Amino acid sequence: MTRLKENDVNPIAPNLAAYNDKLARMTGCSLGEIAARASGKQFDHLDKQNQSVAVIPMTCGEGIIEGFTESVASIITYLGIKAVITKSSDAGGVAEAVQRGADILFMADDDRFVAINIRKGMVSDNGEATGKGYVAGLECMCQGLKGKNVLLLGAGQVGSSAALALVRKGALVTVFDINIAASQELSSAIEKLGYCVQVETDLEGALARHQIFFDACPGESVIHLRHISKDTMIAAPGIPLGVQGIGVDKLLTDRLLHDPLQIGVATMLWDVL
Ligand code: PYL
Repeated sequence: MTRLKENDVNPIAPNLAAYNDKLARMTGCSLGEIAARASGKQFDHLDKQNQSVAVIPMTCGEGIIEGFTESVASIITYLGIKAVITKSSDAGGVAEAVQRGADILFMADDDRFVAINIRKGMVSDNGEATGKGYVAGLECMCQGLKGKNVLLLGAGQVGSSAALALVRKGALVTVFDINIAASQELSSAIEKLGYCVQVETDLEGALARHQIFFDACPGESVIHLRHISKDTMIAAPGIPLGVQGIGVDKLLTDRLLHDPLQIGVATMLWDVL
């Protein structure tokens, strides 16, 4: 998992309304609606008023990312649920959150970013939530995925979650990972659940043959201008963005789903509400 930087997270809070408008223009859904769709919950049936969230800074490992907890809290508040950042960090922060009566805790160390509903004993992991959250967004953007070919780049935690969400929506999934064993493991795991994912070893050929890409790999320069047509749609949770090249972002203005935290955090929240 690529570690976010201050520059990735600092633009989030001040631009949430504009981000949500762009998301609605691209997908026809708001951030909350995409998260609810991803977590299989009714968007307007959620009891948001009586829930409170605490976001806890964690100093372990490589330590605090300036702006990270503030960004997480801003996304949750934007979605209509009170979120506070604890004054203490780590275990002290957890104790403070419980003493303040928080129902849901958000915290991230270098290995996992989790949301925990301490009343219901529910846990949501950012990797799993991000995968299915972006599939929900891609489904809205493509107006359905049933019978559509999707090239999945990356068979890690986000890619694996996305693969399952994609096949469950009827997409025809091909997976490429530089570690072929990871692709094969993912394909076998999905097969055990009664679905099929095709393993691809020829990246260039696969990029040339697909229009819908799910980029869940940390590579910086995977999808190039030559792979993009007027029908290209891309969901790219991977950090840094794997779509490079001059003018690509202009070419893909309303067909490239990418953010550092928003969809993942929103889906984690809906998962544990
Ligand atoms: C959750 C993000 C998504 C992509 N990479 C993941 C990452 O950067 N993880 C590290 C998060 C560390 C947060 C730090 C803090 O400020 O509390 N412990």
